[in-house]
Amino acid sequence: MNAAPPDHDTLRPERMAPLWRGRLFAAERYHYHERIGSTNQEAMQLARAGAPEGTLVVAEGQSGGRGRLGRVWESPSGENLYLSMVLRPDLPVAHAPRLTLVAGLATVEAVLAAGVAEARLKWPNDVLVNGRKLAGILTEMATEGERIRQVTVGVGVNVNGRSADFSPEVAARAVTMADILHRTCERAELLAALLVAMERWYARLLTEGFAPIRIAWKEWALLEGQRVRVESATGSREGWLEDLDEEGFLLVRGAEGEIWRVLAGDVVLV
Ligand code: BT5
Repeated sequence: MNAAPPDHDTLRPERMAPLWRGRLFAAERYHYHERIGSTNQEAMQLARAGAPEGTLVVAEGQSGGRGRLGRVWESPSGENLYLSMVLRPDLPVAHAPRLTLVAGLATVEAVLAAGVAEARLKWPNDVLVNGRKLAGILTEMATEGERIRQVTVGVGVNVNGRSADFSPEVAARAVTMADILHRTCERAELLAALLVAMERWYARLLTEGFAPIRIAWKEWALLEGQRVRVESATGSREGWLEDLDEEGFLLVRGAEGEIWRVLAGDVVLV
């Protein structure tokens, strides 16, 4: 852990350049850091200062990696992916959570293609393998009236470390690609695959709306029949996952057969 990455496994721009030519996440908007507080924080700052859509912040390690609701994202150096994308979609504020689903879809596709066949999406922002967390997404937004001004979508993926090296609390729920594949993975190739998928799904969201995203997301999601506890600001409630609705919210079936809609919160598998 925390060793400098070997030369061949780096996310430096010169390593990325031959792997992929992004239109949205283009080379000139690629911001690389050996170590940073939080890529999301940096991307937000760049966006506030006027950085264009497609600005991408990538770091080898983070000293202040963030989860949702002020939680910590453990971010050891040189073995994982930490990236944040600046997006400026012309969408109403209420559609912003869909960007989390788009990023989850891109992430799960990249991880599946790299050989982690059991990777699944859990609403709203997790990629899990057998109930353990492989990747998480953090979407932060600035608004202008009813419209989105900028969104920062951050993705963290556990790649080449071992989950046992995390703190005990995280080690108990996390998993890495190396835990599953028993080999290391080229992070640059994984990042390129993730960005290609993100660019494609984001373009579809803007041109075709949420319907195709919903279909693809559901294909890889933990849904029907999965028992869960939903924890939100208003309390905690148990039920069975039912569906992802047409707006990207979660439908859960309660013990009496009633269906309720979850707009925000944590979904815990039970
Ligand atoms: C998330 O939050 O899952 C969002 C994670 C986003 C991280 C990326 S890294 C690049 C960008 N820059 C940032 O600063 N953040 C983003 P949430 O659903 O709240 O889950 C957080 C919880 O996951 C923590 O409370 C821990 O229990 C657990 N956790 C922390 N680090 C982990 C890790 N590396 N792998 C798996 N689980 C982890």
